[in-house]
Amino acid sequence: MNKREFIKLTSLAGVAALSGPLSSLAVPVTSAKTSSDDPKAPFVVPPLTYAYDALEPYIDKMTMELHHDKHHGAYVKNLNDAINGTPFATLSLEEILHKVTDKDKAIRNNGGGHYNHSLFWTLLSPKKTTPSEKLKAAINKDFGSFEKFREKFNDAGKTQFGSGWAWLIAGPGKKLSVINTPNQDNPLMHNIVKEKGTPILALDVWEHAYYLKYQNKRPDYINAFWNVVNWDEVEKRYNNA
Ligand code: MN3
Repeated sequence: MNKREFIKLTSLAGVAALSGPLSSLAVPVTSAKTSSDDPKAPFVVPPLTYAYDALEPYIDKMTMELHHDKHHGAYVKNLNDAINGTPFATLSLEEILHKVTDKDKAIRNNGGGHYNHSLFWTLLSPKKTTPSEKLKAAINKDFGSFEKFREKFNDAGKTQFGSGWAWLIAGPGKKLSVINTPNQDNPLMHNIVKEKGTPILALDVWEHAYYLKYQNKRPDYINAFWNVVNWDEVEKRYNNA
């Protein structure tokens, strides 16, 4: 049995070990606004739906292994620890983001970390996808052209000082905009983030997301990202926003 088969087997065993309402927690996040996408504690790292090396050469295998298993794993553990014994313990992940304030530092950082990464994995795909005509029309309407949108998103990633995320969000009336947030802040954090909205597309620009392959060349990582965007998932999130 190789390592991947072992991981697959043990994660399946983990799913089987859960029963009743908990079983949905182990289901990977695949689309917005369904109950299994908005889990409750204890939180778990959703398994990737593709192999660690599936995004090569754009995102390398070791980065994916460390990023998914170790970094995301730590956010989940720290989130579970941080909410334990607090009123947040009975809330869903989205409710936690809606309610968290800058006073709840650990919950803000690790709740954001868990949500952002669970989302990020679904927004990547080894399969070549393209934005639909409908999505392109919405992008053209709000940004002028697809190229202008891409430029704006790239700039949001490049100019985020230090660690953070670039986002495409849908606000009221599905109006699209591009923002960036520091650290693990998320556009659903109503008490923290200025421009709120439903995340449609997200890019992790923390150094841990690219440093092994791209070192200090964040713009190269951002350019490579466009080769592995899962436009089917972006579309689904836009439709549900
Ligand atoms: Mn990350």
